[in-house]
Amino acid sequence: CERQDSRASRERLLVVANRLPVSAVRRGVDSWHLEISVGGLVSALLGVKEFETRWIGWAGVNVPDEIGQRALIKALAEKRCIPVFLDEEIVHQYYNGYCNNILWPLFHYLGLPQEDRLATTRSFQSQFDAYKKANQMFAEVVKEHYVEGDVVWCHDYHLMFLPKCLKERNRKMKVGWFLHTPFPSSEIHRTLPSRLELLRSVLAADLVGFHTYDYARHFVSACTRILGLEGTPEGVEDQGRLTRVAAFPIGIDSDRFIRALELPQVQDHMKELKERFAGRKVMLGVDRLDMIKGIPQKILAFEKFLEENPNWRDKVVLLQIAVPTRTDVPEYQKLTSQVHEIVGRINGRFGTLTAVPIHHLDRSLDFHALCALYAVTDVALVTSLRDGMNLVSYEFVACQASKKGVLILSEFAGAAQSLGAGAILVNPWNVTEVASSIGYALNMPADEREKRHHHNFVHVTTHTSQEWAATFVSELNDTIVEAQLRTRQ
Ligand code: ADQ
Repeated sequence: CERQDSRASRERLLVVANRLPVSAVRRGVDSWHLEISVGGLVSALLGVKEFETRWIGWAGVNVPDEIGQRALIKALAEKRCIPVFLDEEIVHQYYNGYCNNILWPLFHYLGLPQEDRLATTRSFQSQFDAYKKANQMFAEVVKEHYVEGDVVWCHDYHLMFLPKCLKERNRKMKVGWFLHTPFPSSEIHRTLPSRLELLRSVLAADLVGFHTYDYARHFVSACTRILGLEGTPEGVEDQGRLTRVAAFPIGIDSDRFIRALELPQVQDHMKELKERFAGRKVMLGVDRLDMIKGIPQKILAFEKFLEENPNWRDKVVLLQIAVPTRTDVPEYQKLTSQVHEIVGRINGRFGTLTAVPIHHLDRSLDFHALCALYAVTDVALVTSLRDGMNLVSYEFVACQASKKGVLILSEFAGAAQSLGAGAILVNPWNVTEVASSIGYALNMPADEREKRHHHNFVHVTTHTSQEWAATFVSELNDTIVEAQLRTRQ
């Protein structure tokens, strides 16, 4: 009854993603505490208000007992979330293994982890089997909660096998799939042993979306070159059936950031920060502590800048906020110690008894503290080695209406295609280039800063997450109507 009422008012959207927007922490046999998770997908979709949205995904925790499962289902229902229960072995093989050890680095052009290349090759098949099994488990939960007419929107590289599983269960289901990472050149995708199955399965969706035209083009090329299918301006055609492929650049809920700057607690934070760093320009990095974010390269570029510009040494500070992810993975632990080691060395080299050039925090900041930081920043450094889009760059721009700070942005982030005209674009691997861009940004005249900021601010406030979701869903509905018309002809 509740379902029918809600359908009458707003279209129902089932968002299926590996992780729910909350993480569950067990507090007792049947008691759970839920915390909002940090990440790009969550940030984008929380801003989407025009649909009756349900989330389906893993809560990030193993719940082997029925009492715990029932209690969690109840707690999550209040947040409109529906859990998929995955056991430890599946999580290890599917999530840590196939998703994060194989697809994530490959899609970001980092190849497979060097030291366990052989081990990865050996365990590949079992990890891919677990990946398929996990996707089937997601499909079962979707099937259970699906109501005719719902739009099912599958997200990201964790669920590439899901469109096929869903269509096998219900051919009429409206299925869209969106990738939040880059889709690499077809030559990279070609190296995946499961390349055919993954492409075929994604093609079972009605609409396939990417952040940029380049990623969409790479996907279509992979389908034509590897599967031998026909690419058309609309997408990929296989025996008369068209899968629509298009670019849907994501955005943020910019109003939420702009409004937050007026709040007294954010103003207080800003005042504190301004006092704390008075007389110094503030540079900011906010990233998940991941290989793709190029954090060591960024810090080395800052070191080079200080090395070459002694007059700036006590006049600038870099605040690097890095929320730890995948802390149980040795490669990520190594990255953390590497970053700590570089920061320690630079602070030892250029610090004084009263001030250090780099403040590095290994943690997540709450929303208000983050907004205050964005607002007092003079130069933001987003130097990902590859990034599907990168929402931090958008969030920074949204909070800069009065300061008009400068964005230094990697040309390998999807955001370079939307914010490129206002940002200073850099190759993050080129430490010399990034260092000289820092100097250019810090010395940029006010009128140039204003012009660049204006360009980006207009983009960020008009291409919002709401618009992104609405466009994707309406395109999905149109695609289905067109397909029905085609079959009738
Ligand atoms: P992410 O790799 O998570 O997302 P990004 O788009 O930058 O990258 O989003 C990160 C989000 O987490 C932002 O909303 C940011 O505010 C928040 N965040 C990061 N560090 C934080 C910290 N220390 N404290 C608090 N919040 C923090 C993936 C892809 C991206 C793509 C998004 C959305 O890798 O390329 O843009 O999905 O599609």
